[in-house]
Amino acid sequence: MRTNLTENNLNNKTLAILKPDCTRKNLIGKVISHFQNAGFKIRGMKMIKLTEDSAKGFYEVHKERPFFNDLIIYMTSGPCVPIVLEKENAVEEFRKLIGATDPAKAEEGTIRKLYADNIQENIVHGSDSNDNALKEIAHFFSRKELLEINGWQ
Ligand code: IDP
Ligand code: MG
Repeated sequence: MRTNLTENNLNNKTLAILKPDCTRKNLIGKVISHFQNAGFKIRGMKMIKLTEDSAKGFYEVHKERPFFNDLIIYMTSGPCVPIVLEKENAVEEFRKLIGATDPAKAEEGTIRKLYADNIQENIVHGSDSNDNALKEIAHFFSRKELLEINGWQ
């Protein structure tokens, strides 16, 4: 699914994904509570099982990495919950909330420190730049599925 996103959303949106370990461990509600308690507004949300093609497209930037094949197997192993979040400075604020990729290196109190098992099964995705946030949102959501986007309605 592809959406042409305009530049008027640049600084305040990010894409989260509750990954298959999160849904398997029945942590959907707990993890979303962290998002909401940190002041993020939910602007779009769905539960899906990624196809292999969709997972490969989403993580294309990592296709040469040694962990790529395992990453695709993991990301297609169960339901995921992509969520569009809005907050001032969303990308950076959300990366702080989730913590480092490897939970062993994540700060105390971050979502990955609290709930993740290892560097692969790390509960949640967060976009790493505004440009990537827009691309990643468009990977999962059409305009109609997004609520209260400035200038969209
Ligand atoms: P990020 O999710 O913190 O942005 P990335 O480096 O973009 O981390 O990696 C994407 C995902 O690939 C990670 O969240 C994790 O699930 C997996 N991953 C990253 N590095 C490794 C690794 O060294 N071994 C196994 N899996 C990894
Ligand atoms: Mg990343």
